[in-house]
Amino acid sequence: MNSQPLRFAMIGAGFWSQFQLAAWQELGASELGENEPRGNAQASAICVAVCDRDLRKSETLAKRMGIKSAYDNADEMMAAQSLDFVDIVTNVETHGLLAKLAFDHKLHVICQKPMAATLELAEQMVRDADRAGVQLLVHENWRWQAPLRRLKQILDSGRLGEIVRARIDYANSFPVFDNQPFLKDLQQFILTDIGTHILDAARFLFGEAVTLDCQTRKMRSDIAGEDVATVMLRMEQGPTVICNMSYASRWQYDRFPQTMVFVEGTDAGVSLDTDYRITVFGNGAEDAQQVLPKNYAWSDPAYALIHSSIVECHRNLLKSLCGAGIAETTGSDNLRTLRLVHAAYESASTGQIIKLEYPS
Ligand code: 89V
Repeated sequence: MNSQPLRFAMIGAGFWSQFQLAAWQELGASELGENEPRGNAQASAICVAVCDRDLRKSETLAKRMGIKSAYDNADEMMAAQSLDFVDIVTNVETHGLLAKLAFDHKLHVICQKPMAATLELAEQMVRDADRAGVQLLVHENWRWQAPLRRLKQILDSGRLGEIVRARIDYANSFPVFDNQPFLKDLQQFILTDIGTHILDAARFLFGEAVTLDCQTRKMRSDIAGEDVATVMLRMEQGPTVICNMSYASRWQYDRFPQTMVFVEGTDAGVSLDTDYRITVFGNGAEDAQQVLPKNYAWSDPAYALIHSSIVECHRNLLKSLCGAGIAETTGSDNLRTLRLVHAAYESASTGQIIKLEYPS
């Protein structure tokens, strides 16, 4: 394993970059000199440059986060800096071009979700990374939320018997457009924004799907895309999984950004309910625990659950970049999640149940 901190540049200085950077610093690199070997310590990475097409934004972020260099031209930055990888935190339309540029500079790429606006482009990105001999990893953080990791341990323990069916709910009325106004203009909204996370979590918890049925709705009149989606998956291992997603739900308790999960097995059931309460029900007995996310000083309280998952996601991706294992969310793995997202749009527009096939 590489014992030096890896050197990277962040591309994009918008809403998420500050948290993405703070999470990298959480892994310890900020405490190290750039060339100081880490011995057997955990892998770390140091951000040496920030780039945004608006130079004022990259300079402001670099200054605030103590990063040496700021650019408004990614090609120039990649040529000038000695980098191991880039962390792309820009809007989806730019992912393909920026990734290609990085591959041409023989750099590994971490890319935000969704990897690309179309499945074809995402597939092309995976092929281009292979051809360049570098890694393409997707920063898919949802599955790294502490309560979901615990739930997965319970599912894997076999306590539930055979899993029969499950429901995954992400339904709230959080004003998501306040911090991310571009989401209002997306023709395809909730399935690309939250659907990528929730369908990835469904794969993480229950495996691959063989069929998918989806219905969507637009509840708000001031946005371009759909803000409600219901997806029904039949999984390879047998269970039926329903994913309810909405940014237009009015519940007694609004719990952005919590994901609730309810699973029924032949021997027991388990729920991940409000405020991270996990309860296993079986033979009249209950076993309850609360799995709180870690709270970092830099977290925005409204997003603390997501922010702590960013640190864990970084940790997993970094191991892979250091040659110490394969990341969970490689580009090629994430193609499977994107296939579900695009199948969901196809199902919603045609009214058909989509059969999913995976190239081997
Ligand atoms: O992580 C995300 O995709 C964000 C949010 C959770 C706010 O939807 O866009």
